[in-house]
Amino acid sequence: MNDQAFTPSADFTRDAHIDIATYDRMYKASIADPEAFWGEQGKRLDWMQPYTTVKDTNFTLGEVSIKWFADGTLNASVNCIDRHLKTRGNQAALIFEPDDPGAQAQSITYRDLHRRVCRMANVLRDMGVGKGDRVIIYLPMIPEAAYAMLACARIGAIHSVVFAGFSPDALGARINGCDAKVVITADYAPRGGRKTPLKSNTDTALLHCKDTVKCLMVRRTGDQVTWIPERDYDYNELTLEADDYCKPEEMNAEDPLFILYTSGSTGQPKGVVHTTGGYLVYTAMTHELVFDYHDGDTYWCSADVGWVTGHSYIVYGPLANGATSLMFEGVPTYPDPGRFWAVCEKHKVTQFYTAPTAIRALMGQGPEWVDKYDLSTLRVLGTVGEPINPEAWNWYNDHVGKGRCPIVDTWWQTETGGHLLTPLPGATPLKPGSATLPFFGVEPVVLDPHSGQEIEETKCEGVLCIKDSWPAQMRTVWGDHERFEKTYFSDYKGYYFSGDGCRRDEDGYYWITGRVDDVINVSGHRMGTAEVESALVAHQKVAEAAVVGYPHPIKGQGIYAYVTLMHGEEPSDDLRKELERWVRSEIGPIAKPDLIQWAPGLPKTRSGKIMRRILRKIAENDFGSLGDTSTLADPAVVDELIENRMNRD
Ligand code: 6R9
Repeated sequence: MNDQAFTPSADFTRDAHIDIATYDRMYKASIADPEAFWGEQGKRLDWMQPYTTVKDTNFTLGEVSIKWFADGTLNASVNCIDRHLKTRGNQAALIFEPDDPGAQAQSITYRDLHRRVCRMANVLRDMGVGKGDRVIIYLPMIPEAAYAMLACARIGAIHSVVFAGFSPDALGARINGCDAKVVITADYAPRGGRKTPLKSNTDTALLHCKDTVKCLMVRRTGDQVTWIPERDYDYNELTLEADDYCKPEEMNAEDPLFILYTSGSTGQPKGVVHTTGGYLVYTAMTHELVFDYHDGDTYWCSADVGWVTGHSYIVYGPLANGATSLMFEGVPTYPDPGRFWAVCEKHKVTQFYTAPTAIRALMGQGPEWVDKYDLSTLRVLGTVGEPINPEAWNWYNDHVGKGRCPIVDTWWQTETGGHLLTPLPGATPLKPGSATLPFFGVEPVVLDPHSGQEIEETKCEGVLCIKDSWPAQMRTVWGDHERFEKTYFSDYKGYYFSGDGCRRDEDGYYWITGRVDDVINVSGHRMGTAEVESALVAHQKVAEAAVVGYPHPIKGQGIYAYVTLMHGEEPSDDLRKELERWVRSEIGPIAKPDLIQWAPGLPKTRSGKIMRRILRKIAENDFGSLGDTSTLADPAVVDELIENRMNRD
């Protein structure tokens, strides 16, 4: 191990769940005999009908099928709530910290959670929702978002959470995509001192949906909203009358728990399907071991429940473990850049999990915002969403962790359900910028992108694939199993293809180098360049658009759009602003291009394919080595684009 590695302190390791010797032993056992290993881990849950089979998976193209614990039955909400009532009924399950720092925080005990979830489940049942039906959840980061997810799980409905920052169009596409019966929303979503009109967005979305879709609205701010009596249901009123107990549905381990839409390299976002048993076993286990969670801890993941991180590591993993999980409605910089640390101090947070983009943004505001607060309760820090640059890692370590707190850099994806590459804080020596080593049961391989062969040498670079299944792996794309097979199993036969490139160093540590497909990572959020392009060309003045990522100091990657206007349209700053607004309204604020370059023409091959490699280079301001341009139909186009490039850093 080279001397830049940070070895966990003896103090930390003494009380940690896993030390390095245990990691090595358990890892080997998990790979040698996954049946036995996961058969044992499955006992973390309460099963209604115990499983007799463990692993039944096949990565062969044309026959891809993934099943875990397939004959067991259980209910996820019972595992996250009911089974804790005897021992921890009065312990906080959720701590809610509202956007407004002056407003009262709330502590929701496991007993409260049980009552709230049962009531919401009864309301949904009364609205006609049953086992297998789909429910869209479009809510702010309020406890009701967790109640809604668990209420669906209780009655066997499949939830699909849509991030509250998405536009009515994006919401409507998801409602239709999974043919949802109900949308659960709120009047408004307060965030960073502003309010997003969720109900009115929902009203707009529903104009383009079947008229049988119902809307259940939670009052968050109490502001006026439009009300359509036959369609709209008032959560606050209905839960007053609802029964405190709702009998949980007995679900098969392989029944879908949720669908979560995520961006891919082509076309429309795909509905990633996760099922009940394996997902819950895996998220519970990773939550406990990766964050070294112990009874009495207060764990905080600052993600939004609209992303997979919120599903696995705010709601399901922590609650399956009977943990106390903090939910934060706000943003890191409101009312000032000290908010994260004020919340850590106020609630005596022990584990804090956030994204590199947030760390970089706060780093830029100076250490004085951190230094004001007492962060002595913190024990473990985590990051997720994108590679963390060593400078941000060191700042996080020095100023937030005071050099005492291991940093777990967790690599995983919506598709993987839980952490795949990650340190264990009492075990793994850390290297800033590396997601280090695989979790139990995970066999990463690096393939040569050209030959598709596994690279045997320890030190190497290539594409990251996983050799065999793990329990929280996605099972299919909602309604399109062929797309599932094609996206993840067809480029490299017999492997799960992650879409990421990586490097493995001499110690066997993994370093993610970023996406190798047309997905960009903006502030830790995935965005398909094709999605932004189709939004742009939907504008009447746009003839053609090509979108690529470029390095951005805070966001990791920024969105760079090359736009060719319709004949007769003139470029102007007003039009640029109009296009920015347009993309915001088509997809959401996270998709707004950072730079728009007017392109009289785009570099194309003679067969008409846009040469993105060249556009990426120009956007990166690295046009010295454009590589082979001989296949271009009109090489002069490139000189024009270089001449007028927008990124000159
Ligand atoms: C959990 C989540 C997945 C993509 C993934 C990769 C990037 C996530 C990372 C990371 C480097 C890490 N990514 N964690 N890259 N280091 N620790 O983010 O899911 O939104 O589906 O994004 O994010 O490129 O492929 P998702």
